[in-house]
Amino acid sequence: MIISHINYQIYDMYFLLNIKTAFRLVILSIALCACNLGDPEPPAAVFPVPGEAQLKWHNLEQYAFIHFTTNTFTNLEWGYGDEDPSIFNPSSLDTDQWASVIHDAGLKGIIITAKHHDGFCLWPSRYTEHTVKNSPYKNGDGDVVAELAASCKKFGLKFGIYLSPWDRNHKDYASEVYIEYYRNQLRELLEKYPEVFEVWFDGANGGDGYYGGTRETRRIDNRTYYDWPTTINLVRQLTPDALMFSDAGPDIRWCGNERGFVGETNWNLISTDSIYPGKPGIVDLLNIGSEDGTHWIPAEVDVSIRPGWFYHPEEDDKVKSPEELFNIYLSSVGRGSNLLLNIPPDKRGLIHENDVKSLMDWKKMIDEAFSNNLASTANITANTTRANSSKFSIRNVNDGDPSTYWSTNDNILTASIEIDLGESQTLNYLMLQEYLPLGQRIKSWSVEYAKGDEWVKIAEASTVGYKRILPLDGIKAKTLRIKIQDSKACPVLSSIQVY
Ligand code: FUL
Repeated sequence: MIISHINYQIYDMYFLLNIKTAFRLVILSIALCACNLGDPEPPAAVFPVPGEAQLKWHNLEQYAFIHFTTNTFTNLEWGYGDEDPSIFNPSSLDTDQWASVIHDAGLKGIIITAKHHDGFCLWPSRYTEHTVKNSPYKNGDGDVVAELAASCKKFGLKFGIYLSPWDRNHKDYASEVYIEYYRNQLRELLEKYPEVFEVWFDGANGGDGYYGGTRETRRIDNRTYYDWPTTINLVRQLTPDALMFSDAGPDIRWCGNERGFVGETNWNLISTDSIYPGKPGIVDLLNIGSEDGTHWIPAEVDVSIRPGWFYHPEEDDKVKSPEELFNIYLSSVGRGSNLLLNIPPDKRGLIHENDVKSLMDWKKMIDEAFSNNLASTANITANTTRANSSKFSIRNVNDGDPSTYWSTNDNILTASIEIDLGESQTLNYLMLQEYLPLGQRIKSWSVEYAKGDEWVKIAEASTVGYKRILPLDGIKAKTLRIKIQDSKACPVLSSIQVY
């Protein structure tokens, strides 16, 4: 009995020790597995990549431009600079109406011409008398910039400022003194509106103007006169989160035309030494960017809902139709660019009824076209997945989460993705999105659909970027195949949608 009791104690001790050791071994191997297999490395970023503020800007997709100044009352596009402030007299200006219409149209912000080329200031600037202060509007107590900033807040819209560098009113334009004036006005505005999301620098300069009564032509060297680096530093200091637009960046570039489209190939990249504001002959480059550009400077498509940038009564029946606006949406947002849609208020200071109607019908078209994402319930498979890991699974492209993505191993630059919709459907659009924090990568891809035993190609495309929408022309298909044919590095897709 005694012997066997001792034996049992020794046996128990060994048993306990073994369980502990086994338990430790299991924990250790789980940890090792997690390091080696469960948590594979994400793809390395392909530089340049967007900054935080640029990523937020991409998400906005579309916002409005407001062109409003003395031109609205003189029926001009470019005021000469000699307009008497007394002509600025909107009878029922209502920035809440602008903001409410723009909000209801699905646009996410408003950029206002605080000062256009004619030099008239929509706010009572302390640096000039050529402002609303000397107009009949609210007996000189009005401030259209402040009123709009408040309306934007009220309607949850972003607020941005256009301040024309060219000033046909100012007596010192073309000299150093004017640059000081321009920077003073920027400081005056940005100190008051530190929340601005975008500051718009216009590159236009037509030469002649009133210039304090001299009525002459003044030419400047666009490359050196404005000393942009100093002005850009000033804006960065005052509003570190605001992005600056010009022909040449530094944060957002012009798309090279005012007709509403960016290139079908649209790189968010461009080399800064290849561009400067006003540089001739770069519109094609601005339209498509450069695959090997040194900086992330995405394109913005600025276009007006009417033929002119300012309101002209004779254009009331020339407002772009909802269909035209929809096509512009496809050739701007649908090509990975942001759309800046100009909607000029009329002499009353209201967005005209015809523009409102077009905008609302356009919004309805967008909502209808992109309301039912058939990919959200589809069975999507890929022929290759990074490290065979669920972390980079193709399921991430239809989980509705923009922070998850599918990718491939580093050396794999091509892939094939099948989308099985379960049953045959009429298909109008395919939408792809790259995961931009890791850089823009895809260079070439195509779409096919299954017809019997055959794959039939229906579209061929190059870049994807923030968003690429390809029309599918109403084909009927149950299965689609996306073929990524070339990529700068392993492709990284965050979303695939089918409508
Ligand atoms: C151009 C200007 O000359 C037009 O008047 C308008 O403001 C457009 C957005 O930019 O350069």
